[in-house]
Amino acid sequence: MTSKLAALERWVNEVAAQTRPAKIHWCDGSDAEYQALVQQMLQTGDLIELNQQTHPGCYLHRSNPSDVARVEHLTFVCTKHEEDAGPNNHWMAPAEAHAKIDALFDGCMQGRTMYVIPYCMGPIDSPLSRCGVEITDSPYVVANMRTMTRMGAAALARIEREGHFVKGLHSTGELDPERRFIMHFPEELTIKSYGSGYGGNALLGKKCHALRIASFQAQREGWLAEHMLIVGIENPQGQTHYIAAAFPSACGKTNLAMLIPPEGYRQNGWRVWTIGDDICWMRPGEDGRLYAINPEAGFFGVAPGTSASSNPNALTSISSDTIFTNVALTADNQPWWEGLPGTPVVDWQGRPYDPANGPAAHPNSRFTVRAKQCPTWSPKAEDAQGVPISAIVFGGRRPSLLPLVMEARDWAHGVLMGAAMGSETTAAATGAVGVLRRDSMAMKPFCGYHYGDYFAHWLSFDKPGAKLPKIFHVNWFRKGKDGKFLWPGFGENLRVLEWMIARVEGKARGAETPIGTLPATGELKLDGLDLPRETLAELLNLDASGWEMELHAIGEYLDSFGKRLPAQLRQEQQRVQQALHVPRKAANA
Ligand code: OXD
Ligand code: MN
Repeated sequence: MTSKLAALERWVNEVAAQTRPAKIHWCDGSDAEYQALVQQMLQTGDLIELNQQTHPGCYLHRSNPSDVARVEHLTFVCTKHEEDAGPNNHWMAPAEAHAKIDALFDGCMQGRTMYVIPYCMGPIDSPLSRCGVEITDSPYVVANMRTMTRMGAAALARIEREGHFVKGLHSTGELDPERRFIMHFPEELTIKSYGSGYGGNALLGKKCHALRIASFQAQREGWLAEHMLIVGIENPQGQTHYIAAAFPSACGKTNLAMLIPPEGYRQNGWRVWTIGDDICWMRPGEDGRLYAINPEAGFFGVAPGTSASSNPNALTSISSDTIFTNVALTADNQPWWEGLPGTPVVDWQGRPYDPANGPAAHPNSRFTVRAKQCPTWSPKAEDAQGVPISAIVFGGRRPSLLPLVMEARDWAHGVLMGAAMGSETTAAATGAVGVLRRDSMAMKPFCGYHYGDYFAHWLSFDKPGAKLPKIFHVNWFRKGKDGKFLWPGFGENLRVLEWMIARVEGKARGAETPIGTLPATGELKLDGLDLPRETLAELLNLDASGWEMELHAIGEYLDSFGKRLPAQLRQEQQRVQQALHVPRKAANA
């Protein structure tokens, strides 16, 4: 081991002394290594072979039923000062956190293999990418990390060149929820995760590194680490605009990132390019624009609801070489989940399917697949410089009030829109589903520092020379009085993106309102879509008294961040609140 890697070797030795594994395996990321791991997991029952005729290279993993989602109440940000973690995080003093979790790691790998996984988040040669090393005793984690990151020899070579990396230590432990913690030490660039094998808690390159630790680093270094998909929209003239969009977990980021244009658009030559479905790292380029990379190399997508109508590209992607977690099985051993045709015979826990036990597939069951398998995967996803972002989109599940789409009047207003984002909770985290909570920039579970400082960081990008993207807010989830969604969603969402692009290019006038610019009459192209005019009116309706209440609630929410809330953001909220008091006619004049 060369001297630049000495720090890594020292840490690996320290961890081995603490956890006392039977063996240490340094992962090289090769096919042979992956195949050997798969064979081993088939023997131990960690993986179950699926129908190899219909799904070659596909396997099922069944997790412990108490370990099926992220655990926000057991996830801690351990900064020296409590104030730095902010009210948006659970905090523990670093010394206490280390002591608590180190006690669990003590001897926990006895009889097991300890895997050392060097990985790179982002294209291996990109200046925007960052490396890490995860130590784990879970072969399932190794197999998934190989899919989700650039893992192995090339990453190790980059670590050797750079001499620094994020340290992540993970053990599945006993999978006992009483002995489970996901701890982050941003000031030490360290993660320690014990007692869970679930992706969001155990694949440390993903939420722990690429969001919680990276957001902390990004604030110090002048970039952004965000919970956003990145999609390229190519128009019939061959020009592509890249859009980054933040939605909370399980709100359709993967579907939007892979959308298939409606028939008429396809015929006219519109194309969609997928760059990423979950995480976006952005930084200003020399021309003042924001350039983005997807730090991941795979998709860890929610299976239920993924179907030929909602996301055919995802379905094609996962027809081979995919690890499924907690899905159900058909009689001929194919993976199955709610939304697919066919009938389940075995549920996600391996029991004969009985509707009385609930859904056949767990609502947060997942697929892990290499991004390259997606038919719309963009070659630009490997571009070391990243792609220039034309528009940033925020959105959540809001059954009422929020219009289908609105555009912020400027950057500060857009930051307010992102900060005010709310959404109904989903099965991606444990806890009640369907409860409305604020989830600023969809980062509530992932921002590794005080939200007040985070909002200030966002505002700081608006400086001389910056050519920032336009900011929009969308709501695909507005419901009518009958409780049904008003907007068809999925591929039809391209119509809304087209309007955004027209706004970016200065080709749509829009209608200014106190809450932002909405599409003017006729600007949203609806040809080929059977959407009654009244439904469109309802989707774009501005309920002034509802908005006054919303703005009041946003003000209270912002105040909860205390002294660290940037005054500019509160002023922006007051500006919109006051604009709402002006009679509509005057506001439109
Ligand atoms: C995810 C999540 O898995 O947000 O991407 O929970
Ligand atoms: Mn996510």
